Amino acid sequence: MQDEVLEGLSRAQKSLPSKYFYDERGSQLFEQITRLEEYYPTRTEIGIMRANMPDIISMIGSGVVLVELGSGSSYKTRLLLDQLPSITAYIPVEISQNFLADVVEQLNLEYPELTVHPLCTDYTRPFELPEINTNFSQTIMFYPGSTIGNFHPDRARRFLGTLSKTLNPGGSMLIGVDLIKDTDILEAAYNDRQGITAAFNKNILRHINQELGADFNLENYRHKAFYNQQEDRIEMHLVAEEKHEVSLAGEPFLFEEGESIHTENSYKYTLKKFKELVRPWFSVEKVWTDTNNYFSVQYLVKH
Ligand code: AVI
Repeated sequence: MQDEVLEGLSRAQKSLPSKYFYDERGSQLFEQITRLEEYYPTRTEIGIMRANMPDIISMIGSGVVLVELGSGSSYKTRLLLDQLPSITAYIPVEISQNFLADVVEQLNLEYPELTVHPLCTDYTRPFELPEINTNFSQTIMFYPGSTIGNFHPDRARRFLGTLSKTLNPGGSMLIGVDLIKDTDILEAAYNDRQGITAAFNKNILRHINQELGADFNLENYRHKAFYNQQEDRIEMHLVAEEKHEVSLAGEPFLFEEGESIHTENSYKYTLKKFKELVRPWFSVEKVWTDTNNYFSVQYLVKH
């Protein structure tokens, strides 16, 4: 973490890896974001899944191993677990050991028949799935929430390539992808009136203070989020309100008034662009969207 943070803060455009939003407080704030009126992705994705469940289920089929990248605690996971006729095993892949242990405990209570094989790892790096000794028809990866949008498209393509190596041909992926839409709607989703997204953004500094002993004063920064039309992405920044210095690992970092730290990108896609992105590894077999075309849930099959 220290190396990555030092490296990011040493760039001409200071930046921080967005994965460091998610300590316990950050995960709670994100959970609150998903329930905000302005933040359309979560409820839209859930709506798409609910409206198309029979179709989704028939694409997935029965007797599969379901691998979920990230949390595994969400309402969306339960939608699938409740509706799929039979699952040979469920594998939640999650980096936080504590979080994963809670998820498994909860799932064991709620779904006593379900075979759960938790995997504690950073799924953005190459990993191997646990061996399943029972026969199963296929492996399906579930990657909801448009988290793929937090990667630069080149990185997203490489990441999907790495993931596809853990699948057999015919293995598949059910993935949520946020779509390009009116700038006002996009910008409102990342500038909510209650300031929860601002608190979530600033939390990265609190997390770095806590983990690395830095001395960021959160009051010195203002949340900024805007849609960059050239890059098809929402950018989140923390803007220094005045000139000041921050010390981290014995190194001073100077901030000019108005200078920003780039904390997150959230890429938005057209269906065509996403199809091109995955083309080296996956065919897009089916796309479900909402009536506004705000969000898509896509079924990809490895060729
Ligand atoms: C997790 N990820 C898909 C969210 C997004 O919309 O890019 C993170 C987020 N950042 C600000 N609000 C939500």
